[in-house]
Amino acid sequence: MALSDFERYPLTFGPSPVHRLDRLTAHLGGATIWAKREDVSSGLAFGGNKTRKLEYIVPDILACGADTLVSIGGYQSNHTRQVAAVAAKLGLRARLVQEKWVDWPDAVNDKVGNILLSRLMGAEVTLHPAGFDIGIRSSWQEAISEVEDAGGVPYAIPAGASEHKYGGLGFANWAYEVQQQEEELGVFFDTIVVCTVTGSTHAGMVAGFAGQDQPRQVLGIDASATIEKTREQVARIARNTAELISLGRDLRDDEITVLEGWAGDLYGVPVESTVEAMRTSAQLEGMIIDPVYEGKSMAGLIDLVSSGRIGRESNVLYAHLGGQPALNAYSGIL
Ligand code: 1AC
Repeated sequence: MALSDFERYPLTFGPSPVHRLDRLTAHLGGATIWAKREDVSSGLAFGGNKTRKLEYIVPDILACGADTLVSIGGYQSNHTRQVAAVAAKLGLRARLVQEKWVDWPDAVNDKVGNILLSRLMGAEVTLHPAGFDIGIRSSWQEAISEVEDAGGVPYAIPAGASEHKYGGLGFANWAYEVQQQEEELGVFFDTIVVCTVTGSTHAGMVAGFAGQDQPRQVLGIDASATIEKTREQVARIARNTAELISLGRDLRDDEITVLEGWAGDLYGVPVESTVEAMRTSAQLEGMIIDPVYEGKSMAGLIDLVSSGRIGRESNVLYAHLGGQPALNAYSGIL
């Protein structure tokens, strides 16, 4: 099947906007920087990258006759907030397992931001003491069984929708959307910078761009601080997605790049470069980014451009994946 053969249930306003970051570009004195904004592309609970993935999953949810979406993330998961929004939109229930992925001292970390929004949208939220791990979680499998035991029909969506069979499709399509926008704007983005943790956003992009004629680099910036697991997961999902959309060839290892150096020691804990990148983005562009994901990928971009590892002639597209609601749970960083 080609990508266009997969059904897509619209949850976004259309292509996410692309715009130049002129003051950031001047500040870094190197490549030209642009952003593509998943944070402002949907009316569902502040949107974000998972909304685009869920567009390809909703047809399967409806076909299964499910009545409850069951998903998992950290206390401040953006993904579970977007699942709660989609459940509300479809008139379904949401059962969310929120693990203690981050040991962060803000007293309201489990009460404000993403988790507050999920509760507001009517999701049944359960806090769980388990720590961070991007793999399949027993707490989530137990929640699925509990829904079944109670007579419900669960639909299982893993963390970040990444291990879902269709988890990579949303961002494979993003790659084609970029190609279309390049034609309209008269620019070619030779470098894409994207945050990567559970992997399917980055992996989908790799699979989508691999089907295009002009080569470009897709730089995943690790924010998991469990780099080997993330590398393995990105590569596996990229290859599965490429096969799903009939790419017709194996992905090469050099098409799958996950860079480390900006995650710090722990997932979800911002380091100095994260906070600096958040301030730079906010103060030069009024573009708000979060301390868990986008602050780390922006720190990577800033380093790579200002050190010349991304060349002066490059046009860089920064994928803004959303995630700002978590800011409320991190008041202590400023
Ligand atoms: C980790 C999947 C992830 C989230 O928001 O829960 N990005």
